[in-house]
Amino acid sequence: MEHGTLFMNKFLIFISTFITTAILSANLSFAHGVPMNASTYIISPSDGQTVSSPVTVKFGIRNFKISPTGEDIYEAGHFHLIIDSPAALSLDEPIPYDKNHLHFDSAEKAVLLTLDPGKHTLQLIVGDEEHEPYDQLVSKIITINVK
Ligand SMILES: [Cu+2]
Repeated sequence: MEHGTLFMNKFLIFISTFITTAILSANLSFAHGVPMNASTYIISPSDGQTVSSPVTVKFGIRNFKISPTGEDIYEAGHFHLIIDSPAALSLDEPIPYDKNHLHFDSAEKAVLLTLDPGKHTLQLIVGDEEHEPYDQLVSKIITINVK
């Protein structure tokens, strides 16, 4: 009888250690539901490139799912293209809807953009169904020169 209790205690310690380890490693590999190895980037054009308008902008994503807005679930989102953002965007508020902030609600992964000649900045941000940015899924800002 005593032997059985001892075994049970050891078994419970083993199980709780296992669960604690699982929780800790989950926290290490995810930040707000986004895997640590997830990222977004502009595939093309490249930073500093001179292009003609209209220009196709291709959106890149690594280790994260892009879904239509209505189907956004935990660990999924949709792209936003920030064009010539007048100020650093707050990552704590929903992304605005205007000519500088385009939402790709149907899970599009590219856009044909018409831009005036001159320099323009582009940035990609993946947001959730509330259009709130995932902090980690913010691309580097690139500058292009439109002929
Ligand atoms: Cu959005």
